[in-house]
Amino acid sequence: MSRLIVVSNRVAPIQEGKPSAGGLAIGVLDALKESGGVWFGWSGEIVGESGAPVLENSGKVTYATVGLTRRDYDQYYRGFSNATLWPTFHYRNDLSRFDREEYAGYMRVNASLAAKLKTLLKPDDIIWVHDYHMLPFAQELRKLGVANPIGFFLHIPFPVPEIMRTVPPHEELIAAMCQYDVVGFQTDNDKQSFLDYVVRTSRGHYNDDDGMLQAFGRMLKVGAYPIGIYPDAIAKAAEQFGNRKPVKTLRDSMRGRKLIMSVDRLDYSKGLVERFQAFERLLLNAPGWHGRVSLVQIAPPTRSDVQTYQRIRQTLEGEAGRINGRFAQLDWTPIQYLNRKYERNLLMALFRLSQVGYVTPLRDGMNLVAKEYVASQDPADPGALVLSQFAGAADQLPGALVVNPFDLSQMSEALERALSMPLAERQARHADMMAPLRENNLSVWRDSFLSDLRSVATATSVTEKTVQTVKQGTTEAKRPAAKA
Ligand code: ADQ
Repeated sequence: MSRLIVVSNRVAPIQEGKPSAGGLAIGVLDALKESGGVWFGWSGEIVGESGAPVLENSGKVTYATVGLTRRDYDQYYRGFSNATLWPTFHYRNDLSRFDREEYAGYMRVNASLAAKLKTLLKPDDIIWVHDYHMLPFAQELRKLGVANPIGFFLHIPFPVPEIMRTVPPHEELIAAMCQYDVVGFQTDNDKQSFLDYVVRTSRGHYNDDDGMLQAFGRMLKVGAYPIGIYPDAIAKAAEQFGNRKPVKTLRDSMRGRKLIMSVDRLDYSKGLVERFQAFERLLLNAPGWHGRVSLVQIAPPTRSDVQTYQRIRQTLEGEAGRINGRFAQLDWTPIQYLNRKYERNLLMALFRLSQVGYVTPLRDGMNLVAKEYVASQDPADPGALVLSQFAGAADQLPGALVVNPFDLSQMSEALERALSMPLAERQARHADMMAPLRENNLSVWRDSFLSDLRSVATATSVTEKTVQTVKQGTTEAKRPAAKA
């Protein structure tokens, strides 16, 4: 089998037996361990001068990491990736800013990373690139003559064409994405938005039967590959960690109260302010819940050197303080807001302790927390899930109470319904969600993407051999544009 090369902005090696990282890390690391291969990307370090990749081997996996200079970090990571693409792709073009220098830095870092990866490549490697930091990565490799199959998976939403067009170099970026051989999205909606752009704006042709898109002089496969979790492993961890100290402490502090649980990175796309306000509305409209329910929000800060993230943090702290000030009693705090990370298994045990999972992003590629919440529950007495219709996960969790996170009244009604839901209904809804979680687990995500990428690779090599044979002394052999 060909060697797998994974490329992502951050390389996150995780220790054996410690599945503490998110879906991307666990899913790709499993794939790498099976086939052997390389994980290439930023080490997380800021350096004076970015040098050749540093290689570290662990079993069949080689970690190849490079540092970024301060200027690269500011322009590529903090700038165009997280202050332009992230807000726009989450439909917050009001928070997005565009700076030509930052865009130039984004392109420069992609080019420089591509050149560094090239030194490690073998002819039959297949390359799997992840996320919005790396939209033009395949284009840069192609410029260097790399003909290997290259796939791309976008973990975040892809916006409708009208929103995409607010990013000034939109067409360049889309043309660059078409240099991949497989482009994968979390949901059919995201895939459709991409196709709408390419087919309407750039006159591409898409064949629904085989998923092949012809655009910008190339043929590529476009598909939806929803990322999953390992639900049974999570269920086991949630049960086993139930006796850990923080879980016991929370259980003791509940004293018969119900618990609504939310866990997110502190990000404006996650709808935290609206979530607090909908909980406030519940307390206003249903005073019977005073003293009988608490909302625990765990939200560790991320990207705190990006200005919009500093603002969301201030707003949220203000809202939590205001709501608590308004309703708290001497022995009851309505909102417990914790700005910290927890070990993942411990989080799963906390999910299991709660009666309601409250996951209401304004926009989210998938949202693994929603899936983890369901998997963590005790099937005999499961909690209910209140879930935003704008999380990719809403397509796959039929037993959730699906809400519009912009409708505070609807959210507060859903909370009340979830808190009062009879056991039989909770059990039935939980079973309805566990089945698709098992069927579309993390291995299915990885295997279906890689199987499509490998078919492209096989088709490529067959076509290339044919071209070479037919050519024999005629014009120069070229890598065919159409590969499947
Ligand atoms: P994220 O935006 O990070 O991921 P999410 O899918 O919810 O969002 O994944 C977060 C992960 O971090 C989960 O596994 C969660 O358990 C963990 N986590 C969150 N808060 C934590 C805390 N306080 N302590 C410890 N762990 C915590 C991006 C996209 C998503 C997409 C994923 C995967 O934005 O839409 O689902 O990638 O593709």
